[in-house]
Amino acid sequence: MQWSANTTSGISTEKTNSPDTDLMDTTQIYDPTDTICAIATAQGTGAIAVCRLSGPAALTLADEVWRGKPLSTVSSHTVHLGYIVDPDTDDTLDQAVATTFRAPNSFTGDDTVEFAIHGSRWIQRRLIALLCRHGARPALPGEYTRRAFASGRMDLAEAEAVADLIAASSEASHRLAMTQMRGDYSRRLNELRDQLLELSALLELELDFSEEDVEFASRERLRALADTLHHDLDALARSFDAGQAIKDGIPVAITGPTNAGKSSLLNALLGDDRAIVSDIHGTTRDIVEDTLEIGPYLLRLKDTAGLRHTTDTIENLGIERSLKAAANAAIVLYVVDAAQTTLPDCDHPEKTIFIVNKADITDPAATTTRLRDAHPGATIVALSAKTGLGLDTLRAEIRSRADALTDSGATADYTVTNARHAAELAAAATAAAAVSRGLATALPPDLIAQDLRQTIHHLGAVTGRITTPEILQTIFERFCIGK
Ligand SMILES: Nc1nc2c(ncn2[C@@H]2O[C@H](COP(=O)(O)OP(=O)(O)OP(=O)(O)O)[C@@H](O)[C@H]2O)c(=O)[nH]1
Ligand SMILES: [Mg+2]
Repeated sequence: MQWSANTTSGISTEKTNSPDTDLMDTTQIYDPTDTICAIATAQGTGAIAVCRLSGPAALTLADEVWRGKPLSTVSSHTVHLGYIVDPDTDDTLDQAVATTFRAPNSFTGDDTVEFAIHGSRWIQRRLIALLCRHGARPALPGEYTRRAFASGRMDLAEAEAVADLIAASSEASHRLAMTQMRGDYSRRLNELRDQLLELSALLELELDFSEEDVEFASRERLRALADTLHHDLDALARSFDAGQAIKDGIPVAITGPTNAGKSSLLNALLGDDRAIVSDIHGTTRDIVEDTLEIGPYLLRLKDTAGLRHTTDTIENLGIERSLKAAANAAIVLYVVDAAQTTLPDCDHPEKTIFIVNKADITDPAATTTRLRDAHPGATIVALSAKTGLGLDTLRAEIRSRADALTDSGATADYTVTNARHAAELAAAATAAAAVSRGLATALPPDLIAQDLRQTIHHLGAVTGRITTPEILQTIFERFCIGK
């Protein structure tokens, strides 16, 4: 398309047909033939900011504001020092470094220039305005990655992993996002899909020869394959709980009777005076939340109101929240005072680490024994939130619970972290189960083929082989601008 300097809004309305126009949203909001620009570095003032300009006209457009070696003449993947100048006024905006990437060897697949400029917010704003005056338009959220997907540089699961990678806040979530972005996960899904396609082809062949009553596909083999697929897909879908915990942080609730030292424990684990501590029963009313890293994991710690019978309305509302937090947590830290003689019930013993606190002033042995009798096989840690005694043992226990939690997700070879993928994989697993049942009950091949197509469809939706503009829109609008 032609670029003119007089597109005052910076938003081009001209369109040309591009190969992916039927796949992509072709409303004026998203146009893959536009040249787009955005600041790719974090908002605010920094030493350096990076402005990306990408699209069919990126190089010529860059040259309009560039004083230095013409960027449209230099080789791909080269770096150049020059000046950014407003050609209308001849004012120099900044000295900058420009890096060029020629199509198709760039992130988006289009010609791209990345300007490293000085990080003043004013310079950043002026550069974007200048580029827009010369025919670029501001990039939409996630538009660079959407273009990378549209040009076949990455599939949808890999593109979504880019967003996860940017948001990764722990070693474990970073590792999952890297695996997904490198394409290992997509390759695994494509392998499964290829097996399904093979199965489908054999069945379709039978349909073509249905008059002659031949069986091309051994029913035994088909069923074994369908069972394996169902098992693999189901395991992948179920890994999502663990995946979500890793991605968003593992929810950990600190509960137990009042005055046991729950808030003191939160503070001790955080190494910070986060929650109010006092010897008055019922000090904590609302949930106090903070994050903590243990090993590769991010934990979302919730200190809650102590459990006791009370007529205080506000305190009862707090207790309701405590019970809810414990129900939703992946790990519960149930704190009791070592001197406590009556032990209240614990609702979720299976996911609980029992903590006998205040071991610095009371021998924890008797309470530990009583807890062990009430919950045989339970994990019990005696500690002192006040002196820090036993805290390392608790950290190690939390770590091994987190390992177990993520291992349970690892019944599949990958851990799914994306809700959309989990839903598609669960639907694929259900359809694969129907295939398996159909084979077991000798359903006619055309009915089995229909379930097979469903399985293939849902699997294809994860990597974007099958998609709609609406889906792409919702996926990419969650990205930040400049990515
Ligand atoms: N000696 C000793 N005192 C502790 C320890 N942990 C907490 N305490 C004291 O026990 C009292 C209650 O502590 P909190 O942390 O407020 O207890 P809580 O469980 O959060 O209480 P509520 O919010 O009322 O449910 C405070 O006076 C703390 O200083 C400990 O390990 N040793
Ligand atoms: Mg408290």
